[in-house]
Amino acid sequence: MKQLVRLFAAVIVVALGLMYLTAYLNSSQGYTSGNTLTIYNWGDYIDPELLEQFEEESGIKVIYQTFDSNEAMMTKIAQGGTTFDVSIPSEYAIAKMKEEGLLLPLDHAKLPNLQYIDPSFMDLSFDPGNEYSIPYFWGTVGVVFNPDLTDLQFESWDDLWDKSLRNQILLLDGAREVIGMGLNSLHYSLNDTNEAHLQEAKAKLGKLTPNVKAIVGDEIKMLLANEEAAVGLVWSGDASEIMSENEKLDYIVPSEGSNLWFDNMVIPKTARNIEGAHAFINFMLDPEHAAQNAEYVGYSTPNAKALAHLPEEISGDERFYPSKELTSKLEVYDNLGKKMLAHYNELFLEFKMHRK
Ligand code: N2P
Repeated sequence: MKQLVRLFAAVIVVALGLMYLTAYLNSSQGYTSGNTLTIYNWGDYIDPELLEQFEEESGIKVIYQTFDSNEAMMTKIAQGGTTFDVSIPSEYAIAKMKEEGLLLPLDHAKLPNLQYIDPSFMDLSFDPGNEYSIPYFWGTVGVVFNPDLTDLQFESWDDLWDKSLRNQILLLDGAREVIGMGLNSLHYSLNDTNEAHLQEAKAKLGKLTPNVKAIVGDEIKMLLANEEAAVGLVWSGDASEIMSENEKLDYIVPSEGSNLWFDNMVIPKTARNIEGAHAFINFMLDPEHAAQNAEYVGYSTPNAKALAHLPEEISGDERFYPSKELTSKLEVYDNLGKKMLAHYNELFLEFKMHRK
């Protein structure tokens, strides 16, 4: 019994010590624990200067972590044990997170800069009334190619299967994007859930294997700009970034159709600093900040007033600010539900393993 009491006392002493140490460390950095904001964003998806500016203006210390897929981000938030205050999922992930109770409702009264968002990016079907999410960037999925290394024009997805492209294609590491491209190339919807169609897409992707040099993350931009491969399946904003590094390259959305996506800021239910999260979202909605971010990252801003701050060569480029006529032909990913999303992931994993 005595031993137990001693053990208990020891545990208390260690716990108090740790609490004291944490408080000391936080205060020695000039921050109290209530004065931090943990942001969980895609890699290469913000101008770091804006984070510094936000810290200076708000007095809030930013803790910043990145993810490379909606799936990885959702798993981490759903698992718990994290304290993310702001994240930036894509639309189908937002619909799924809402369904699973992983998001907190937003207080629009704390987001006066929301007035600058182009109304066509508001009130979309994945989040009516923008109750849980605020537009950040948007874009398409397409093909970036180097006319010095290939004569193909990529008006059709089928060009990717051309024999001349052996070991010349880099694919972004995304289940929805790669399976969606397989489905689109067969003229099926990228939200198709018909098992026969999915197996057909998988078989067709299997035939693409000899042309695939690698499936990669954010390094895809550096590899394509350095001409390590002729072609890449990329998000439009990455294409714009690649093309600003290497002007020879071009970007096209193949005619069978492709994906139109929207990444929005959300407050996950793991949030500790809800006030600070609203302050950060509002900061990113400021037209000058949104323009600076769009110019730095290369992605397209949904902020109408920010567009006016961007050079005409960016805001007038139809490849990255496509017309309504083109976007109306594209498809937005649906939330396919837990089971079907897991199935897409499985098919993608099998495709990746088959390559090795
Ligand atoms: C940026 C990733 C952009 C994600 N590295 C597009 N949804």
